[in-house]
Amino acid sequence: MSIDPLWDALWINVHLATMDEAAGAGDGYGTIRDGALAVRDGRIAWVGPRRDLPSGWRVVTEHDGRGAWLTPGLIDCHTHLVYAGNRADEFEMRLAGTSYEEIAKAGGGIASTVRATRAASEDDLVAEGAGRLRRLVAEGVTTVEIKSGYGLDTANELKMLRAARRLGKACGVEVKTTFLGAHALPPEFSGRADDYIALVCDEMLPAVADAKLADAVDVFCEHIGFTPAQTERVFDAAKAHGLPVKLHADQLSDLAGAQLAARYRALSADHLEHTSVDSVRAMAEAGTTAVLLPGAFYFLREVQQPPIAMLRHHRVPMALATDCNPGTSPCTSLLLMLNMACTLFRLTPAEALAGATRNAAKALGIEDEVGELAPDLRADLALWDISQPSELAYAFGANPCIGRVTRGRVSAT
Ligand code: DI6
Ligand code: FE
Repeated sequence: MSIDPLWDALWINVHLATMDEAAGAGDGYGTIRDGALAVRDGRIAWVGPRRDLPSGWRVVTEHDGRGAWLTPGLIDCHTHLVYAGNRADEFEMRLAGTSYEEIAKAGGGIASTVRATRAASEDDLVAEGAGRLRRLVAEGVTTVEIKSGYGLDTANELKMLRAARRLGKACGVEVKTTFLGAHALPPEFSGRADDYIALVCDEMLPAVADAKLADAVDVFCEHIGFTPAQTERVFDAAKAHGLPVKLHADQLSDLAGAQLAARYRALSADHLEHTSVDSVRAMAEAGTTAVLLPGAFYFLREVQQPPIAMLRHHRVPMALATDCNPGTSPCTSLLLMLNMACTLFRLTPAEALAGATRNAAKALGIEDEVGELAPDLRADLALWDISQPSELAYAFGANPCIGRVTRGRVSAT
């Protein structure tokens, strides 16, 4: 007579960076050396020191980790990775002295990617995005947020969001989509920003919500983007459709964007180089996560630092992401962002890893699902050939990922 096994899979001979603040060594990683992790029905069923495994366990598949480290699967919580073409020519212009804002005002920048993206088919977008997404996945990423925002009309925004959803299935990664219709003013609305915002609120957002193609709504609140008042209109429309909001806030100037985001109980406020202490306090009170984007900071040769010490002091969770986009962060390495967050922003390696796991989950509102090694969370894991977790932030250009697990199943990296 066969007996039903208790677990579907069990990892032993692994060290765990659980990223669970309540578990482990109190070292910022929730470290459990010589740990074990069991999975049942795609969820973590048991996690702890191997010596504490309950007696009488039975398992279908036992994995010998051979001394590797297991972490939560990494989460890239802010990307624009669906787009067509690239902007290497603008990179050369910027190196020759033209600024990002000047390029944007001259019809380049986001507008040039809009032209290429509108001309591309949905299949083209999937094909181009797949290369980028596979590079993220190869580094142990199991959840990725992807924004629209290069279509800027209803049909093309829907096309981008459908491509993003298809990419998740094609690449074996959980994709969360964000509608960023208010990313830039399309040329046909030149000088009529308020009319465009009306289109975003009255036509685009309802169409996206009806098609259930977005998990959240974002706005680029900036002097080269949309004003705080326009941002509020989009946020009101998002709330009316029951969608949570996020904000590109205070990247190039302080428009008190992070404070506005907090007022709307945004999941996250992102960039934050110019954010004031008042906004940080508001974020802390609202439970809004700070998403730091060191790739864009680096690539724009920004010198204004996000207010890390204040965020830390006020206990605002800090997440990290690639901001993968063709203009300001053509980057497909979340591990490189861990390193840059430490070297450029002085995060600790433990804060950096929390930024790409636990706090990235908060930035997407999915902290009850993923982001830690803890019972009942989804068994999305990454396995690393390292001897201590700080190596993930320390080595740049390296990829020590040797395994990836999604919903309890070993999947391709
Ligand atoms: N902030 C950014 O860093 C990207 N979008 C945004 O709102 C830049 C997007 C681009 O230049 O294509
Ligand atoms: Fe962005």
